[in-house]
Amino acid sequence: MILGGAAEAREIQLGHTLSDDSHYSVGADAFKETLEEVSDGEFTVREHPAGSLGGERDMIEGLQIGTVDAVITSTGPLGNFVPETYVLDLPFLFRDYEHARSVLDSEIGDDLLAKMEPHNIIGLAWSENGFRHMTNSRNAVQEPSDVDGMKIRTMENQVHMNAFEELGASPTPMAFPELFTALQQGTVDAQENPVTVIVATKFWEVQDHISLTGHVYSPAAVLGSGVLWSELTEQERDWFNQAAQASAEATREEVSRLETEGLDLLRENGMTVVEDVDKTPFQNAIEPVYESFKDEYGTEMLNRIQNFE
Ligand code: EAX
Repeated sequence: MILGGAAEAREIQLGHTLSDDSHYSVGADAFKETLEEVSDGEFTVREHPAGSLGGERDMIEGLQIGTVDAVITSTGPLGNFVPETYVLDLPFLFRDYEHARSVLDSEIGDDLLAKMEPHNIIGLAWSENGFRHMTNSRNAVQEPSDVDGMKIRTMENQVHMNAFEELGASPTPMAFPELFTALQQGTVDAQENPVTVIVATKFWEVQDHISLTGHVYSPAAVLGSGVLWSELTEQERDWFNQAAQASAEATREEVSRLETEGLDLLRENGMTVVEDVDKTPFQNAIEPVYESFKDEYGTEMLNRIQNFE
């Protein structure tokens, strides 16, 4: 108990995998500013960018045991903890940014965030990574046959791995902090990420081609530790929700900016950009992924998302 004087500020440890000039850092800054302001300094935030607390799977584990307080993460490894979120990882599920953002901001998004709490992970807000595109150092990709046998790093996500297998590629799951070196050393030829991540990580140093496959929308989530949560009052929880909301909004704005400006940066740095990719053959090739998803997880959430107006 603190007698007299101001309580000591509690320092919140916030991690993510991307560089300190990425869209996640923009979101981390907004989280920090908002939480420090609304709590009137009761909480301070220390940002740990660039995977300094480990990969996304490591950090989510950290949330569960309370060694990490908050994380901005893709849904890559999240399904391993909260299987209900796998639905979001289905390729070609979201039609465009508007569809994705409005679904995640609706009851559907809230329902998915609520599924995390029993796993000691607090879903605070849906933020954004962006539509993922393929890059590689082998050949320009126009159609599925161009990825035949390609060694591609995927996130540690069964739905994504299945999809790349259906396309005839050879997927290797790997945590993000290992990816740059793996591309550099030729352990893998290819990777897939949104323009945001490609720019923030300067993948042009190790990849020659990008094809705008837009094969899957990659949400990000602002997550809190269940251990931390159990120690907070209702009011304090509300401050964290406000901070996460501000973070998601700031990140989405930055994603939108980079969607238009990022491609020029990639070209300026020597990447060839294949813009006119016909998505239909890719979509047809991955159809079996939907069938096995439905067998395992049912169709309810999938239908809600697909039918969302
Ligand atoms: O969340 O692992 C990935 O490719 C993610 O897109 C990245 O860590 C940002």
